[in-house]
Amino acid sequence: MGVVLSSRSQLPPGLWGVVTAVQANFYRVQLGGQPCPGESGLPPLLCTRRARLKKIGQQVMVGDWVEVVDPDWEGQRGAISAVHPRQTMLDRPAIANVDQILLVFALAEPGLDPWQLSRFLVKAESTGLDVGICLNKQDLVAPETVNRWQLRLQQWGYSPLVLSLHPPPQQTPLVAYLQGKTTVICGPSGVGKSSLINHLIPRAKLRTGAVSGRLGRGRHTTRHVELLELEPEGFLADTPGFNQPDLTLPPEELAFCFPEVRQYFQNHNLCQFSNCLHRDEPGCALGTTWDRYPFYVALLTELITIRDSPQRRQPGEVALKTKTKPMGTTHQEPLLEPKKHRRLSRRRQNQDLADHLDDLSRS
Ligand SMILES: Nc1nc2c(ncn2[C@@H]2O[C@H](COP(=O)(O)OP(=O)(O)O)[C@@H](O)[C@H]2O)c(=O)[nH]1
Ligand SMILES: [Mg+2]
Ligand SMILES: [Zn+2]
Repeated sequence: MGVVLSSRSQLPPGLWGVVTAVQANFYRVQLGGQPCPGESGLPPLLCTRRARLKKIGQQVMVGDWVEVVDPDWEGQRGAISAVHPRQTMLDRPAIANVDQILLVFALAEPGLDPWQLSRFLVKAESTGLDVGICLNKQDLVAPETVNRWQLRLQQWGYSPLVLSLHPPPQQTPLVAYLQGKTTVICGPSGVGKSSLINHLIPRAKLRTGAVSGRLGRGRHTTRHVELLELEPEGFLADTPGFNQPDLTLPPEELAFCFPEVRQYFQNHNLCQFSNCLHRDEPGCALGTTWDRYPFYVALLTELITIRDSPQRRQPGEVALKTKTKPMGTTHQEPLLEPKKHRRLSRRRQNQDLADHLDDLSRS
């Protein structure tokens, strides 16, 4: 049932679950991880937040592990009384306890651009989470093209999973990669992210292909972030396709977002100066002959410009951030950006709630 609690945390006794969607003041909670009536196959509960949590300012976000009290099994309702400390926290999409980021790119249509891929990779690496790459639409290119990309990405420190969804595969190597984890799926539009999620989770029924309808959004096109449950264990989150993620990390951290650089420094002496930015400075141990050096320099220049410009960030750009930095860098914890509270009309709220109840009855 998608619940990954038991395998990775010692939760206090009680009824615990994962928040899979948040809307207005309601939280959809998938229970599990602890013995509870009905065991597996429990329906998600639509929960409110206990007043005490509101009073202490405890936010509840998608991905949070929460304690549920007063379950009403018939009405599929409950109340959240506690939130387990978050292990990680991504910002935009706002999701707690994400384990890894899977970047999906297409080998063709749209063509694979190493520069765009590197930008996404750096963005994903800057969260400190594990990063994986899936290359889709294998059916559209020659085997030599696939080989060339595989070798190149291996040089960069990645082991891409190559895939085609046309025709749908019997088995995808991704299943093992995703099991038991909470994974955020990112990548440019049109590469097959929604198709992939639909393949893995048929009942997700995400809209694919050309976006249609008012505002170009389908009902499930991730206006609200949502965790979709993988069988038997794990969660996926789709992110809206964005083609150019913004970068906001400090310039001196950029090099650590390149796995080939991290690997290099594991086996070689450090640069002469500890604040070396690896742009051909005297005594730089890294040098300029590595494949992605031109991308590194271009991104570095961009980050320095951002750092030195008074207006730091364009509003409305997608940003991925996390609070934990496993690489031991000195990065301070970025906080969730203050939410701009959009007032939802009563009608809109009711519609959203109806959608939720609909989702509950579907699942
Ligand atoms: N040829 C081919 N087309 C694919 C494959 N996967 C997805 N597509 C098509 O690519 C288009 C975009 O897919 P979609 O899942 O909406 O991409 P998203 O924008 O990343 O969510 C759709 O028309 C899909 O049918 C594939 O493996 N091979
Ligand atoms: Mg999509
Ligand atoms: Zn250097």
